[in-house]
Amino acid sequence: MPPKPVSVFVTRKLPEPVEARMKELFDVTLNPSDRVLSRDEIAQAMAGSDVLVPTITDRIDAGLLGQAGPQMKLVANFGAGFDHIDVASALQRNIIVSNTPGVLAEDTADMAMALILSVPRRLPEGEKLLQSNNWTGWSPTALMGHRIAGKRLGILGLGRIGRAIARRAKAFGLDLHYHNRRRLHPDTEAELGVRYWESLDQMLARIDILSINVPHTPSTFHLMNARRLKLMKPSAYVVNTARGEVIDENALTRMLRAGELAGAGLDVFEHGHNVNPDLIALPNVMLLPHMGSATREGRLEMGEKVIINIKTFADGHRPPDQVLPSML
Ligand code: 8YV
Repeated sequence: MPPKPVSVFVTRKLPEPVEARMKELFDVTLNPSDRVLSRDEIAQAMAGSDVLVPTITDRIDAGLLGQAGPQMKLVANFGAGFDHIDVASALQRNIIVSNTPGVLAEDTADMAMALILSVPRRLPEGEKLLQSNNWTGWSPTALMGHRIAGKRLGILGLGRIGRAIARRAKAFGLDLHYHNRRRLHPDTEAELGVRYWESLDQMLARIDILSINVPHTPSTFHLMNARRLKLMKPSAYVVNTARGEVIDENALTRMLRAGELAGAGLDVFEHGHNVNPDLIALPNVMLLPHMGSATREGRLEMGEKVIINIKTFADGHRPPDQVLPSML
């Protein structure tokens, strides 16, 4: 008798080719409606399946992991960030967690670059003017933004995405600075043309645009709190394509409204899709619905990674993208 295929529960609708391949390989339960499942529904899935494939919209906490059946051995996240999963609790229960790193770096860097260009050049305001039918024609003093070339970009977190942003930003003539937990090798710094700041506070006071590219962890929660935001020049811009929790969103909103910061380009928010209405109402922001990695190519590659992680695990090996304790 052939071995029983591994049972896989997928919480959200994935691109069609990914789901088709999963059907060929696994005993898979899909979510064609794409509805965000309730905690009870996920608990039920974890009680009966070998593998759970969650996304950022599912909170896989210690309580849920405690309800997993003894057969549940792998949480194969569809996404690179894993701050919505209590990885330490999973490991205690011998449940492996894997993610999909690497394949979304270029797309997210493109989105960060789009925000870096769009907010100082006031693209959202220009578009709104046209859409409101209030544009009366060109004027030499209308919608003057700020030049990008020559400005100082501070990259907070120079990992895969941060480096991809640095490569793009260099071509736009930005002067590149970074702060990271660990300093990069001098050769990498020279290749990227970046200057390291050991002190985040000192870097913040000197830059014109901040790009946030650190994961959300207990030590990066509100890393950009009111005190640090106040260190920035009133003419500076904040761009966040990482996780909303890294910024104190209320403090940022207050400062943008008060003119203590020039503008912000945000793809992620502190409370998911519950975006602060005061932030939405501001003219000097560009707010996107977490679409940094939303390309067809990227989603297919993420799906491929999830499949490889599950298949490798099912074949008795360690998934290539296992989240290790050293990464927490
Ligand atoms: C993904 C992301 O789209 O992968 C991540 O960490 O932030 C996103 O760009 C999302 O997480 C999918 O679960």
